[in-house]
Amino acid sequence: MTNRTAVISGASSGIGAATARQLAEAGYRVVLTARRRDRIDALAEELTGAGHEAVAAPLDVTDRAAVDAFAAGLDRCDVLINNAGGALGTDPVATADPADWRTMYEVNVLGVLHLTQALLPALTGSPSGDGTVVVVSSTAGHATYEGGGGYVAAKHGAHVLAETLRLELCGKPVRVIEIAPGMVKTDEFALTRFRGDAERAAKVYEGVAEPLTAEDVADTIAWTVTRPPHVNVDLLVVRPRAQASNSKVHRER
Ligand code: 8X3
Repeated sequence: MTNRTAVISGASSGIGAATARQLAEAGYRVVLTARRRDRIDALAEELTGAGHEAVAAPLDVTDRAAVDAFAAGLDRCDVLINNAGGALGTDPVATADPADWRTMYEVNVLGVLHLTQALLPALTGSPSGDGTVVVVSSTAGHATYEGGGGYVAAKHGAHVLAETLRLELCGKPVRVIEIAPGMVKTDEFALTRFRGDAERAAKVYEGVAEPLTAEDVADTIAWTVTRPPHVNVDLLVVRPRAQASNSKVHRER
Protein backbone atom coordinates (compact mmCIF):
# COMPACT_ATOMS: atom_id res chain seq x y z
CA MET A 1 0.00 0.00 0.00
CA THR A 2 1.42 3.35 -0.99
CA ASN A 3 1.48 6.28 1.36
CA ARG A 4 -1.37 8.72 1.62
CA THR A 5 -1.27 10.59 -1.63
CA ALA A 6 -1.71 14.30 -2.23
CA VAL A 7 -2.21 15.64 -5.76
CA ILE A 8 -1.19 19.27 -6.16
CA SER A 9 -2.03 21.34 -9.23
CA GLY A 10 0.12 24.31 -10.18
CA ALA A 11 3.01 22.66 -8.36
CA SER A 12 5.68 24.20 -10.60
CA SER A 13 6.13 27.35 -8.51
CA GLY A 14 4.77 29.59 -5.76
CA ILE A 15 2.09 28.31 -3.38
CA GLY A 16 1.80 24.96 -5.20
CA ALA A 17 5.50 24.12 -4.96
CA ALA A 18 5.66 25.27 -1.34
CA THR A 19 2.61 23.17 -0.47
CA ALA A 20 4.16 20.12 -2.13
CA ARG A 21 7.28 20.56 0.01
CA GLN A 22 5.26 20.86 3.22
CA LEU A 23 2.96 17.92 2.51
CA ALA A 24 5.96 15.75 1.56
CA GLU A 25 7.52 16.76 4.86
CA ALA A 26 4.25 15.77 6.58
CA GLY A 27 4.61 12.26 5.13
CA TYR A 28 2.42 12.39 2.03
CA ARG A 29 3.42 10.95 -1.30
CA VAL A 30 3.04 14.02 -3.47
CA VAL A 31 1.93 13.99 -7.08
CA LEU A 32 3.08 17.22 -8.71
CA THR A 33 1.09 18.50 -11.64
CA ALA A 34 1.63 21.59 -13.78
CA ARG A 35 2.12 22.40 -17.43
CA ARG A 36 5.88 22.89 -17.13
CA ARG A 37 7.49 19.47 -16.99
CA ASP A 38 11.04 20.70 -16.26
CA ARG A 39 9.89 22.53 -13.11
CA ILE A 40 7.94 19.65 -11.60
CA ASP A 41 10.64 17.13 -12.58
CA ALA A 42 13.18 19.24 -10.70
CA LEU A 43 10.92 19.51 -7.65
CA ALA A 44 10.22 15.76 -7.67
CA GLU A 45 13.95 15.15 -7.81
CA GLU A 46 14.57 17.56 -4.93
CA LEU A 47 11.95 15.85 -2.79
CA THR A 48 12.96 12.27 -3.55
CA GLY A 49 16.58 13.30 -2.90
CA ALA A 50 15.44 14.41 0.55
CA GLY A 51 13.91 10.98 1.18
CA HIS A 52 10.30 11.82 0.30
CA GLU A 53 7.97 10.15 -2.19
CA ALA A 54 7.24 12.44 -5.12
CA VAL A 55 6.26 12.02 -8.74
CA ALA A 56 5.77 14.57 -11.49
CA ALA A 57 2.86 14.40 -13.92
CA PRO A 58 2.69 17.19 -16.54
CA LEU A 59 -0.91 18.37 -16.82
CA ASP A 60 -2.99 21.27 -18.10
CA VAL A 61 -6.07 21.38 -15.86
CA THR A 62 -8.10 23.07 -18.59
CA ASP A 63 -7.70 19.97 -20.80
CA ARG A 64 -10.46 17.63 -19.65
CA ALA A 65 -9.28 14.60 -21.63
CA ALA A 66 -5.78 14.98 -20.17
CA VAL A 67 -7.20 15.32 -16.65
CA ASP A 68 -9.29 12.15 -17.09
CA ALA A 69 -6.27 10.23 -18.39
CA PHE A 70 -4.21 11.47 -15.44
CA ALA A 71 -6.89 10.37 -12.94
CA ALA A 72 -7.17 6.94 -14.59
CA GLY A 73 -3.45 6.38 -14.10
CA LEU A 74 -3.50 7.25 -10.39
CA ASP A 75 -3.69 4.38 -7.88
CA ARG A 76 -4.76 6.48 -4.94
CA CYS A 77 -5.74 10.03 -3.96
CA ASP A 78 -6.39 11.15 -0.38
CA VAL A 79 -5.87 14.87 -0.80
CA LEU A 80 -6.44 17.12 -3.80
CA ILE A 81 -4.99 20.62 -3.70
CA ASN A 82 -6.64 22.70 -6.43
CA ASN A 83 -4.02 25.41 -6.60
CA ALA A 84 -3.55 26.10 -10.31
CA GLY A 85 -4.93 29.51 -11.19
CA GLY A 86 -4.01 33.04 -11.99
CA ALA A 87 -4.97 36.54 -13.08
CA LEU A 88 -4.66 38.30 -16.42
CA GLY A 89 -4.78 42.06 -16.49
CA THR A 90 -6.41 44.73 -14.34
CA ASP A 91 -8.62 46.23 -17.02
CA PRO A 92 -11.93 47.77 -16.01
CA VAL A 93 -15.11 45.91 -16.91
CA ALA A 94 -15.82 48.55 -19.58
CA THR A 95 -12.77 47.67 -21.66
CA ALA A 96 -11.54 44.22 -20.56
CA ASP A 97 -10.80 41.64 -23.21
CA PRO A 98 -13.39 38.83 -23.08
CA ALA A 99 -10.60 36.41 -24.10
CA ASP A 100 -8.82 37.17 -20.81
CA TRP A 101 -12.02 36.57 -18.87
CA ARG A 102 -12.51 33.25 -20.68
CA THR A 103 -8.94 32.14 -19.93
CA MET A 104 -9.32 33.04 -16.26
CA TYR A 105 -12.64 31.19 -16.01
CA GLU A 106 -11.10 28.15 -17.70
CA VAL A 107 -8.19 27.83 -15.29
CA ASN A 108 -9.64 29.17 -12.01
CA VAL A 109 -13.07 27.53 -12.23
CA LEU A 110 -13.22 24.81 -14.87
CA GLY A 111 -9.71 23.62 -13.94
CA VAL A 112 -10.93 23.02 -10.38
CA LEU A 113 -14.10 21.37 -11.69
CA HIS A 114 -12.17 19.02 -14.02
CA LEU A 115 -9.68 17.81 -11.46
CA THR A 116 -12.24 17.53 -8.67
CA GLN A 117 -14.73 15.57 -10.78
CA ALA A 118 -12.04 13.25 -12.08
CA LEU A 119 -10.58 12.51 -8.64
CA LEU A 120 -13.78 12.41 -6.55
CA PRO A 121 -14.22 8.64 -6.88
CA ALA A 122 -10.67 8.11 -5.57
CA LEU A 123 -11.16 10.70 -2.81
CA THR A 124 -14.51 9.26 -1.72
CA GLY A 125 -13.14 5.71 -1.73
CA SER A 126 -9.66 6.48 -0.37
CA PRO A 127 -8.18 3.67 1.77
CA SER A 128 -7.74 6.14 4.63
CA GLY A 129 -11.50 6.83 4.63
CA ASP A 130 -10.51 10.47 4.81
CA GLY A 131 -10.54 12.41 1.55
CA THR A 132 -9.77 16.12 1.40
CA VAL A 133 -10.41 18.60 -1.39
CA VAL A 134 -8.70 21.95 -1.00
CA VAL A 135 -9.63 24.88 -3.22
CA VAL A 136 -7.07 27.67 -3.14
CA SER A 137 -9.32 30.60 -4.02
CA SER A 138 -8.41 34.15 -3.08
CA THR A 139 -9.69 37.12 -1.14
CA ALA A 140 -10.73 38.12 -4.68
CA GLY A 141 -13.33 35.37 -4.33
CA HIS A 142 -14.99 37.19 -1.44
CA ALA A 143 -14.95 40.89 -2.30
CA THR A 144 -14.28 42.93 -5.37
CA TYR A 145 -11.95 45.79 -6.24
CA GLU A 146 -11.59 48.13 -9.21
CA GLY A 147 -9.71 46.39 -12.01
CA GLY A 148 -10.32 43.02 -10.38
CA GLY A 149 -12.76 42.22 -13.20
CA GLY A 150 -12.48 38.75 -14.63
CA TYR A 151 -10.20 37.49 -11.86
CA VAL A 152 -12.65 38.52 -9.14
CA ALA A 153 -15.52 36.98 -11.10
CA ALA A 154 -13.63 33.72 -11.61
CA LYS A 155 -12.48 33.46 -7.99
CA HIS A 156 -16.07 34.04 -6.83
CA GLY A 157 -16.85 31.04 -9.04
CA ALA A 158 -14.16 28.95 -7.35
CA HIS A 159 -15.53 29.95 -3.93
CA VAL A 160 -19.07 28.96 -4.86
CA LEU A 161 -17.85 25.68 -6.35
CA ALA A 162 -16.21 24.81 -3.00
CA GLU A 163 -19.27 25.85 -1.00
CA THR A 164 -21.65 23.87 -3.21
CA LEU A 165 -19.44 20.79 -3.24
CA ARG A 166 -19.29 20.81 0.57
CA LEU A 167 -23.10 20.74 0.72
CA GLU A 168 -23.32 17.98 -1.88
CA LEU A 169 -20.69 15.76 -0.23
CA CYS A 170 -22.11 16.08 3.29
CA GLY A 171 -22.31 12.52 4.68
CA LYS A 172 -19.43 11.27 2.54
CA PRO A 173 -15.90 10.88 3.97
CA VAL A 174 -14.54 13.91 2.13
CA ARG A 175 -13.80 17.37 3.50
CA VAL A 176 -13.93 20.49 1.35
CA ILE A 177 -11.58 23.23 2.50
CA GLU A 178 -11.24 26.65 0.94
CA ILE A 179 -8.13 28.74 1.51
CA ALA A 180 -8.49 32.38 0.48
CA PRO A 181 -5.14 34.17 0.47
CA GLY A 182 -4.81 37.93 0.17
CA MET A 183 -1.55 39.61 -0.85
CA VAL A 184 1.08 36.94 -1.44
CA LYS A 185 4.40 37.83 -3.02
CA THR A 186 5.40 35.01 -5.33
CA ASP A 187 7.73 34.94 -8.32
CA GLU A 188 4.98 34.72 -10.88
CA PHE A 189 1.47 35.83 -9.83
CA ALA A 190 1.82 39.57 -10.48
CA LEU A 191 4.27 39.06 -13.35
CA THR A 192 1.72 36.89 -15.15
CA ARG A 193 -1.06 39.36 -14.42
CA PHE A 194 0.96 42.15 -16.01
CA ARG A 195 2.17 39.95 -18.86
CA GLY A 196 5.83 40.03 -17.91
CA ASP A 197 6.02 43.75 -16.99
CA ALA A 198 8.31 43.46 -13.94
CA GLU A 199 7.95 47.14 -13.00
CA ARG A 200 4.16 47.00 -12.77
CA ALA A 201 4.37 43.68 -10.96
CA ALA A 202 6.77 45.12 -8.37
CA LYS A 203 4.38 48.05 -7.72
CA VAL A 204 1.79 45.65 -6.31
CA TYR A 205 4.04 45.03 -3.29
CA GLU A 206 5.71 48.46 -3.15
CA GLY A 207 6.18 49.68 0.41
CA VAL A 208 4.46 46.64 1.92
CA ALA A 209 6.81 45.54 4.67
CA GLU A 210 5.91 41.89 4.67
CA PRO A 211 3.49 40.50 2.11
CA LEU A 212 2.68 36.83 2.68
CA THR A 213 5.06 34.33 1.13
CA ALA A 214 4.18 31.12 -0.67
CA GLU A 215 5.48 29.29 2.42
CA ASP A 216 3.07 31.19 4.70
CA VAL A 217 0.11 30.03 2.62
CA ALA A 218 1.47 26.49 2.26
CA ASP A 219 1.80 26.36 6.03
CA THR A 220 -1.88 27.28 6.35
CA ILE A 221 -2.90 24.67 3.78
CA ALA A 222 -0.83 21.95 5.44
CA TRP A 223 -2.31 22.84 8.83
CA THR A 224 -5.90 22.45 7.60
CA VAL A 225 -5.13 19.20 5.75
CA THR A 226 -3.41 17.61 8.75
CA ARG A 227 -6.28 18.29 11.21
CA PRO A 228 -8.16 15.13 12.29
CA PRO A 229 -10.63 14.01 9.57
CA HIS A 230 -13.73 15.18 11.45
CA VAL A 231 -12.39 18.75 11.56
CA ASN A 232 -13.34 20.62 8.39
CA VAL A 233 -11.93 24.12 8.13
CA ASP A 234 -14.56 25.38 5.69
CA LEU A 235 -12.89 28.62 4.82
CA LEU A 236 -9.68 30.24 5.91
CA VAL A 237 -8.90 33.82 4.87
CA VAL A 238 -5.24 34.70 5.27
CA ARG A 239 -3.67 38.10 4.62
CA PRO A 240 -0.51 39.91 5.64
CA ARG A 241 -0.89 42.14 8.71
CA ALA A 242 -0.41 45.17 6.44
CA GLN A 243 -3.56 44.32 4.46
CA ALA A 244 -6.94 44.92 6.08
CA SER A 245 -9.04 44.43 2.94
CA ASN A 246 -8.47 43.99 -0.79
CA SER A 247 -8.02 47.73 -1.16
CA LYS A 248 -6.79 48.78 2.31
CA VAL A 249 -3.04 48.13 2.34
CA HIS A 250 -0.49 49.87 4.56
CA ARG A 251 2.53 51.00 2.53
CA GLU A 252 5.67 52.47 4.07
CA ARG A 253 7.30 55.12 1.94
C1 8X3 B 1 -4.58 37.39 -5.25
C2 8X3 B 1 -5.17 38.46 -4.43
O1 8X3 B 1 -5.60 40.96 -4.29
O2 8X3 B 1 -4.35 40.23 -6.21
O3 8X3 B 1 -5.38 36.26 -5.33
O4 8X3 B 1 -6.69 39.77 -6.07
S1 8X3 B 1 -5.47 39.90 -5.31
